[in-house]
Amino acid sequence: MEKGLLYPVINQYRADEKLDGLWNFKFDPAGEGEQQGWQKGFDNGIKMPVPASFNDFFTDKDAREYTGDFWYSRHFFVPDYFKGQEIQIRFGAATHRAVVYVNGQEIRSHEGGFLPFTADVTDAVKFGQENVVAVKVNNELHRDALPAGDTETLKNGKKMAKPFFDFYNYSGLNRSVHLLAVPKKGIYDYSTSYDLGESKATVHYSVRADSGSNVKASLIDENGQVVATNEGKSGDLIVTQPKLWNVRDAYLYTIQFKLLDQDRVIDEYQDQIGLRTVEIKGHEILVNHKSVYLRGFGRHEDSIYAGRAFDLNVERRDMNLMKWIGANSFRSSHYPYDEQVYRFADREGILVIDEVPAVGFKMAAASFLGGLDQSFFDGDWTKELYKKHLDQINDMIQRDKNHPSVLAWSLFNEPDTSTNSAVPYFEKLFAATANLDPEKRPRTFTLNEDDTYEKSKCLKFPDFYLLNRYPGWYHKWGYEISDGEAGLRAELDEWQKSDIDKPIVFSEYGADTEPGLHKLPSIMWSEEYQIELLEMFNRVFDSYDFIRGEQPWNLADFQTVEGNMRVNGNKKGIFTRDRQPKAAAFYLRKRWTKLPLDY
Ligand code: GCB
Repeated sequence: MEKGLLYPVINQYRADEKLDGLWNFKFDPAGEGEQQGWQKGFDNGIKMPVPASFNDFFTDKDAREYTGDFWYSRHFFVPDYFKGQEIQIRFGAATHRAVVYVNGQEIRSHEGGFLPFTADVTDAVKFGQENVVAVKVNNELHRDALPAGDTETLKNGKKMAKPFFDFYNYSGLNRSVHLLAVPKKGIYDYSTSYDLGESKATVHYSVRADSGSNVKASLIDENGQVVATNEGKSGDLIVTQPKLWNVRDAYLYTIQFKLLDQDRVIDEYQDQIGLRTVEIKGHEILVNHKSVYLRGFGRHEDSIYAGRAFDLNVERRDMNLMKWIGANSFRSSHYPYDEQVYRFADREGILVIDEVPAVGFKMAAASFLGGLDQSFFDGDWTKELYKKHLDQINDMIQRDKNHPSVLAWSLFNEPDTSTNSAVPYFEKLFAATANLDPEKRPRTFTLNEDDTYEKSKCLKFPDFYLLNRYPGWYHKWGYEISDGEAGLRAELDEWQKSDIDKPIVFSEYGADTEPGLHKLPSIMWSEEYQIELLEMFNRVFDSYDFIRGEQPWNLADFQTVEGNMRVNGNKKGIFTRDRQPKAAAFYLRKRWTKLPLDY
């Protein structure tokens, strides 16, 4: 297991210093970095901000589209007083794979561009001196990796990423880098789960540490009052008259663990948690035993200049937009987001469907982007892919399991589920992930348009369904939208007639819309048409009681691959890429703010 997934904290036992800022950067198209000694560090690269995707800073296309290895390097100081501690460098994300060197020594490698990893550099650093870190990153896409795609070599010898998905392959050190000093053999993981009684809540906790004989656990309320304590590496914290974490009405407790060696405290970790339960019962989604109707968005971590870099400012704005419009949820489409996103969601009471970067697992989608026709799960790459997929689900759940905002785990976006070869993959994956979450939150995945009630062979796996449906846009568009509505109703009638009794959430639907384009009567791409399409879907949603949520695609316009279906990106945003409302935002706000927040 990945041991460095706990979010960094500062206290008496733990130090955290950010290594963000300008790094040195070099492309390595010839793969000569090691030969040139770049692993020992370099000062003569391009000055590159971290966190950021490198792509949009460049003014020449070869640099923006660069695919292959590229290097980052910088100096960092390790003070003498860190001696005796374990020294770690924690990367929030390196897209998509990385090898870390400190003072020329290879420390570790990592694959997976949207989850953190920690390099234990204790034995490689010089205390009281400058040190140098170098990271070789690679952003190629492959069928046996997440997210899936191909990397092709053009006739001019340049490599090009060919994603099996539409979001731009933004790459680099997209999230913060931290230098940490933590106790050797200290706390490396903790979990919680909850039982809610009439006027009492029980927090079941367990702490994992490489040493220590005991743990002192306490729960502290928002006024700083200790409301429960216990001793033991696992046990219960019992709160009387608890304040629950509710949708759009969050209450956060601080949980604190002190690791003891005999009577001496050797480590401490603190975090914020929320007391709440989630479950699926029949076709209802329940939070604290109360039914919730989800409304919100599929999103992307995407903004101008820095691409997929986590940006606290953009996130603040996005959260405010979601609150303004009356949203209570979002899906972290199509990868786990920066940890700070979940912290915001915890604070704001927004529910998250947390998605692993298993996107592009469908050749029909690839064919829409480039022309491939084969069942994805027939491919000989699935064996290797499965290992990485499971690995990343493991890390995602381990990283995010203690966030009250996390409602469910999405294990794929639009995989090919209509062929027999998909079934064993799903069977194995769902079995292998059944017990990873101590809260046993529901697991799901989005079903693409082709994977209908009739055609999908994997409907028995998810605890509830996420449907991505595009009538009115990718088919039955424009004046034919009434046929699109009829088709949608016909499919939902099939679900209704079936013996399946599980909630359905519409996790994608929408129309590309050019802001400022008005037309009466409407025409596709106009702001009027986007509203008409939403109205059509909403009529349908309101006719079926097993539809328990609506998350139009997308919160905001975002950058995609170039192509004849996209005009400088995907324009299905309800907000523009610079986070201003299209007319549809006012329409949705009217609909959503009429509903009680947790309805
Ligand atoms: C989808 C994908 C999403 C795309 C969207 C679209 O089904 O899940 O990643 O951006 O369609 O707009 O084509």
